[in-house]
Amino acid sequence: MNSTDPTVETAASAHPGRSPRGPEVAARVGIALGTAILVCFVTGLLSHWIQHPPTWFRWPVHPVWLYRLTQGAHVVSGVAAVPLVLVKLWSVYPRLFQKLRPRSPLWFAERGSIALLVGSVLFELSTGLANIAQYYPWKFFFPAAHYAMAYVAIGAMAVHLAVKLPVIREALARPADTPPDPGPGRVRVSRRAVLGAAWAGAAVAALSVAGQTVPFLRWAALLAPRSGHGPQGVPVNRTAAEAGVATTAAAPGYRLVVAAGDRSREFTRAELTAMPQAEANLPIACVEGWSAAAHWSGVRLRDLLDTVGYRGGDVRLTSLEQSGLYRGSVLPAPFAADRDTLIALALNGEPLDLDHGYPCRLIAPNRPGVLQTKWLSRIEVSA
Ligand SMILES: Nc1nc2c(c(=O)[nH]1)N[C@H]1C(S)=C(S)[C@@H](COP(=O)(O)O)O[C@H]1N2
Ligand SMILES: [Mo]
Repeated sequence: MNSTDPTVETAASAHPGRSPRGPEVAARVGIALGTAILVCFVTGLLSHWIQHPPTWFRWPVHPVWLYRLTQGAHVVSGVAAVPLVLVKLWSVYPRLFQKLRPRSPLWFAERGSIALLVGSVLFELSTGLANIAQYYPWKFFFPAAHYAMAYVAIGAMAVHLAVKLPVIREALARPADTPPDPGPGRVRVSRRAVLGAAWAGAAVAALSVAGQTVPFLRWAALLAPRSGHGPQGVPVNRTAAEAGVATTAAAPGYRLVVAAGDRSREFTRAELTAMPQAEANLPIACVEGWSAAAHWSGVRLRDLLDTVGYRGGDVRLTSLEQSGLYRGSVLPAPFAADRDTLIALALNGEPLDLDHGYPCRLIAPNRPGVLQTKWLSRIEVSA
C-alpha cells in the first residue's frame, strides 16, 4: 500500500474511530439494508412461485389479502433499500476503491462478494423501480432477469456477511455517537446525523410507494403511478385499446366458451347476467406493488364449470387478446372451487368497464393482478 495515496489516506483510514464514514455507520445501516433485502427476496420468491409454481408449491386461497400484503412488502422494502444502499456505499466509499494487494483466498472472497453484491443489488433496485414506473429501457425480459439476479444478490450477501462478521460485531460494539474529527478542510457531520438521514430517507421512500397499496397512506404516494385513479375507482393496468380488444370485446357476437373434456358451452353476456349472481370483496394486487380493494359481482366460476360437468382440476383462462404476455392464466383447482372466485360482470356496483375486462373477467382471492385475466373468451379445464 502506498501511504501517500490520497484515496487511501482519508479521515476514515487515518482516524478509524473518529470519522462519520466507517464500519460504525456501515454496520448499522447494513442491518437495516440486509433486512430490507431479505424481505424483498422472500416476498419476490413467493410472487415468482405463485406465477410459475414448482410442483411442490401450494399458495393458499385465503386470506384473500395475503398476496396484497406480500407484494406490497416486496415493493416497499425494495424502495426503502434505495437510500440505505446509497448511505451504505457512502459510508464505505473510500475503502471500496482501496488498492490493496491480493492477500489470501479470503481477500478474493471479500472483494468478489462485494463487487457481486453491489452490482446485483443496484441491478435489482433499478430494474424494480423502472418496472414500477412501467419503464423498460432494456432488451432483456424483466421478470426472468430480476428473478435470476435475486439469487446472485442473496448469495453475495450471505458470503459478505460471513466474511465481515468479525468487523460487524466489533463495529456494533462501538457507540455510533463518537464526535468525528472533521480533519483539515472537511465538514463536520456526526454519525448520528448520517444514521438519522438514512432512516429518514428510507421512511420517506417507503411512504412514497406504500400509498399505492395502503389506502390511508394514499396522500403520500408521490412515487406511485397508479394510486387510485381509473374507471370505477380502480386503476387500470392495460386498457382495452392497448390490448387491441376494444372492438371484439364490445361486439354483439361475443360468446364465452366454457369447456371440460369433450363438453363445451357458449354463453352470451346476457346469459351470464341471467345466471345466479354472487358477490365478493377482493383486491386487485398488481405485481408492481399497487393494489386496490374492490367489490365484484358475477357468476361463481364453479357454477359455470358445473354446466359442463366439472370434476376438479386446474382451469385455463384465455383472453380475447391476440397477443400479449398476460392474455391467459392457469387457476389451480382449489381456487377454481372457492366460492369467492368469480367471473365478474360488475365492479363497485356498475357493469364492468371495458378497461376492467368487459364483457367478463376473472377475479379470484389471493392472486397476483397479472393472473386476473380480463376480456375472457375461453375457460377450459386443463387436461
Ligand atoms: N387479458 C389481460 N388481462 C389482464 C392483463 C392483461 O394485460 N391482459 N393485465 C393484468 C394485470 S398486470 C393486472 S394488475 C390486472 C389489473 O386489472 P385492472 O386493469 O382491472 O385494474 O389485470 C390483469 N389482467
Ligand atoms: Mo399487474
